[in-house]
Amino acid sequence: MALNYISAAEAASLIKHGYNIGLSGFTPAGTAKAVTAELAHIAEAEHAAGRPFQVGIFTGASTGDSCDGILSRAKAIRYRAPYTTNKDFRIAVNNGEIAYNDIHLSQMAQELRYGFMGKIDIAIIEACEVTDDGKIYLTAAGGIAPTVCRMADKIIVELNAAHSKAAMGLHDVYEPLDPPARREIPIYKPSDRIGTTYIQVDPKKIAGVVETNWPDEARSFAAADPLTDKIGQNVADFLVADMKRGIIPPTFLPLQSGVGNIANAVLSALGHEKTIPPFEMYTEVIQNSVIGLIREGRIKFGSACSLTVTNDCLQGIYDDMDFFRDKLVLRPSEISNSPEVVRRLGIISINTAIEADLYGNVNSTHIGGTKMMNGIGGSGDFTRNAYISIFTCPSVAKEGRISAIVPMVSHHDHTEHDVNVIVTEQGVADLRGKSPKERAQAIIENCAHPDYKQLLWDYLKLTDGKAQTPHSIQAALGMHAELAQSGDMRHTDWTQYNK
Ligand code: 0RQ
Repeated sequence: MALNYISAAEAASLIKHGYNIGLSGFTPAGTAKAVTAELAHIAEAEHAAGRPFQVGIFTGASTGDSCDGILSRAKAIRYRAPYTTNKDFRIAVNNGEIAYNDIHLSQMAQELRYGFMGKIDIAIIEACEVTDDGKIYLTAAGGIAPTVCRMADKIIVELNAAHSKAAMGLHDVYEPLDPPARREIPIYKPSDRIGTTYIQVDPKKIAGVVETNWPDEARSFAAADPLTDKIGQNVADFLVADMKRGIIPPTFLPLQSGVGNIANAVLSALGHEKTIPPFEMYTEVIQNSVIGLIREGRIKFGSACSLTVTNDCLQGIYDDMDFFRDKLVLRPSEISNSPEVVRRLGIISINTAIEADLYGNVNSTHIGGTKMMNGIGGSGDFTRNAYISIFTCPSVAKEGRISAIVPMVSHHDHTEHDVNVIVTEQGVADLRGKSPKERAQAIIENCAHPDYKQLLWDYLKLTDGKAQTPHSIQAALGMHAELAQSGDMRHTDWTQYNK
């Protein structure tokens, strides 16, 4: 059956007010771009004519400006799940304009299959190749594409020439059965392949193929600085010490690492730490630093959901596919982030916190307890199931006016039961095997900024010190209250709580 080639505007016109659209892509590699950009024009025209026009968006993780940005500005999003990093989306969410369901990335595809979020009307899938018999070859990310292709009534394919056809073969497409028929996911090492290199769909469901040439919209991160370098080195030193004392096997264990500058600095430090043997990644995003370390032979294999790399780095991978073919695999997010596989492989997880409290609870998502930053992403998938779970962050934010170490987190993403290690530029708090009171000592001593150490010790004096988890319920968010009032947590005065 011959495929129907249409324009992005024609494809967008198939999407009606109230539809749920399912998108390929992940953080923001491999996301559909051209059709969502056209959809914003339709929404604007409908709104100008006094008619409502909004859609629900289901995707793997963050998309680029051509989706979340442009659609947020056009007020065309009613509902969205999961993680995103877009500034305009964030503003709209924190203004109460969008219903945002921030769920663990590994759960997105299965919650769609379980019917928790309603039907998928149209899937928009970026591909580097599509065949007449319905084989869709994805580009730089797995995301939830296999599930949305199967569940959607119709599929639009964005055939994007900015991605080389060399991407064919990168993917390992696998969708588990649902309970009670679910079996184990048979991945026993990061490089195991268990599926197909393409998504097979009924070609009759492909409503149209839109040819584009639109590069991925990955953010580029600031260069490393002394602070992120110090955090990276602290993580590397900690892992080397754990290996020397036999907690980590001499062959090392696969790593998961989050997105951003700190993640790049951690990987760079680990890459240069020659006492650590060449290692593997079982992670959700592969950043530029990982590609560099694969080229240097320091990373043996990378399993991920996406290549969240700069466009020149991505082109370099496509150009060198003979080298990379047996060193990289891209998986759907429910496999790259599978709690079952993470637990089996013994992953060392490294993610970034917004703030952590004295007992090891971590807030990854909310500023001041109420305003959404990005979302939990995959950090919970890995943290809860890791062999060793690590959180990193600078000890202070906003020129020292905010301490990342607080008495009680203002929002809760990762609990004290899941967080093993906290690392700042000040040092490392190893929370493993410690009671809450022992953890508080370790965190203040090793991780808090000197400007805040005494304040945190003094907070503990407000408590009776005897309880399992000592807190002053009145003062627990006192540093946050001070920030809201004076703009500087350093001005916190505990005496007001002593009355
Ligand atoms: O503010 O943007 O105004 O400069 O938060 O902080 O230090 O630039 O760090 O970009 O790595 O983001 C946790 C948000 C960190 C991210 C988070 C302010 C700070 C700055 C950003 P500005 P930085 P990053 C893999 C795993 C959750 C998902 C996850 C994230 C801005 O890493 O979204 O881990 N993680 N996924 O000044 C007020 C504080 C603050 C603060 C920092 N305590 N109070 N503002 N900031 N701490 C990825 C996926 O899952 C796909």
